[in-house]
Amino acid sequence: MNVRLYGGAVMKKIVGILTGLAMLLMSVMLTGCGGDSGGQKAAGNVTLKAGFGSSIDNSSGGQGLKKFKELVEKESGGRITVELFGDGQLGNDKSMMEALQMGTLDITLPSSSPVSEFSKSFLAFDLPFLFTAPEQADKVLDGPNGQEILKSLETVNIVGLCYFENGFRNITNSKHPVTKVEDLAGLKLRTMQNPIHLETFKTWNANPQPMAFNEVFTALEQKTLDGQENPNTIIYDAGFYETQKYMTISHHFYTPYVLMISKKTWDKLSPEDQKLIQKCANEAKTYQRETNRRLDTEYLGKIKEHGVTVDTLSPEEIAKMKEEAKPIYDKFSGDIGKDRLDSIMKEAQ
Ligand code: TK8
Repeated sequence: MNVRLYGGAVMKKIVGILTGLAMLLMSVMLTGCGGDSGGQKAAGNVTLKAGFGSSIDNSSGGQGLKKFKELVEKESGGRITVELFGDGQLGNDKSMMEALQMGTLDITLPSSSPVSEFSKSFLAFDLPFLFTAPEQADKVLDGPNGQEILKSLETVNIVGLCYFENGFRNITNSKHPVTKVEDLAGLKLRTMQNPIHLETFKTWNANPQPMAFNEVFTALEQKTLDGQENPNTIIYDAGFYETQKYMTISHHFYTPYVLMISKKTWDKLSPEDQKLIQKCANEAKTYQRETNRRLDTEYLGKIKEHGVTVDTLSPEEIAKMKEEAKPIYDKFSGDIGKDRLDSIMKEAQ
């Protein structure tokens, strides 16, 4: 799907509604036969349905899912099929997780920030300026802290497979250049639905508006929002550059994606298939992170080509913003767990 089409809010809605209706019909039919839309027992063929909020073809998350599909289908000799639905056709990050809990969707790949509504320990990754390089994130996410946090999803009927990368977030807006924290004052910025993100932008005197991702393009277009914040790859893929004149490379948050599967689906798979899926997830992870890091630079170039003015925060300004946001670390250390937070901060050095 091309970027223009993705940007076309009406077209997107129509596609979404049609897909939704088709899915509903399918699940009614399956329930009618006493079936389930999840994976079936090991002997037969298994079809896994995966939903994602951004595009399958252009976003790094989508490309990671494609790689995962390719690996699973190859390794299983075609016995396991993965069907991909991008562009929020099946819902947003939160509603797709709820579908996983109910077993009406098998796989999804949300940003970790809305995942914190399901398990608070994920809040650890939302802290402002926690990571400065992607390798630090890899170390924490793939290490014991990241893996224990991933495991916490089992208490909400979801199995976490691994972390992909959404990446370092930057700020865009339609009003004026943002080169220092004072420039954020009063800006109506969309944030993810996450208490740390909300508090952080309040601390910087912006006017944060938590909102689901699939509502953002229209809100920017209709100017009910001044701006938003996302990694370069999403800003380009979602066509936000069409409505935004200014962009600031701020890297204020780092966002992992969480590749997850419904526990209902997981429990129906044989141990061999579970192993196969975990292995393919790990392989796709390496590919997806590499792809994201390449596209981060490539898509920034494309955003500039579209005429967006891009500024970069100075190290002094970053130090100032970090200092202002320090109380956030204390405020949320209870939810994250003090020992966990200390351990992550040590590991991230
Ligand atoms: C896509 C989201 C999106 C995220 C956001 O489903 O909501 O801003 O960055 O990429 O996960």
